[in-house]
Amino acid sequence: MNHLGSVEAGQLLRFSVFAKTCGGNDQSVGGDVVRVEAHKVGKNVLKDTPLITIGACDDNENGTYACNVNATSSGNYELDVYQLVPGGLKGYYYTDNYLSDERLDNVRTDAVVNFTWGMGAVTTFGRDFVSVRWEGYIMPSFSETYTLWLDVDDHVRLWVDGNLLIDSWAFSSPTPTSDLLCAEHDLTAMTPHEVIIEYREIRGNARARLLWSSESAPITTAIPSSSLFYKVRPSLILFLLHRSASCCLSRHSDLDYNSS
Ligand SMILES: [Ca+2]
Repeated sequence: MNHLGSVEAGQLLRFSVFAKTCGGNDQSVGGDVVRVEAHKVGKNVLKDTPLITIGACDDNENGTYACNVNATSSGNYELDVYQLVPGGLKGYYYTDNYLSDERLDNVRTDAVVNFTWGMGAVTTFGRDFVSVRWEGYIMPSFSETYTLWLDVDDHVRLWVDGNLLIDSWAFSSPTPTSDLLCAEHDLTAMTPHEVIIEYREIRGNARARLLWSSESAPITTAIPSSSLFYKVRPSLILFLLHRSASCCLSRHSDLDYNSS
């Protein structure tokens, strides 16, 4: 985490990220998906202001990445750098149906969300009264309107880019079993769109499947792992972070910086 210090609302922060090989040499090719997040810190954080602002990073295709973060409100911020890697979503499995931190059973990467557990176990041993949160990003090959489908038994809710698109979570929802739910959302090619799915199984059969279709691919299929990304801290690749405006990045953890 890099301390940015005080930032004014609406201020555009620009950074360059330089990828290094694990040997410490400059990486000369692009292809990594880089994400920066500005986290607001301090005591005067209002409840209704977002605590995390997601930046956008463009691949310069030469081992450097141009990143922008637009501060949504004034305050002190810290900056984090992540890589998004393809191969699935992070799944957090809970042994109650409220996604309670203290009941976390297992964390793993699920290549696809395409589970038909039936009467079998969802968590390590749990069949009933269990819940799962999947977190990650969808990155499609084409820019178009997609229909996102959830085929679930029992309850589910889906956020994409911070928008609650599907909400079948209340116990009072009418007959929640066997629901095939859908919502349309515009996705941009080669751009990561944050996705969060919360799922819970009450009793009996269990199923959770995340599918999509679009005009160019009209057959409804499970979103493949090649289009699903999850967030990791840079490990094999060392990132150098360079703030364009003159200021004040302090050295921290395994990240190195230059400041101008
Ligand atoms: Ca069920």
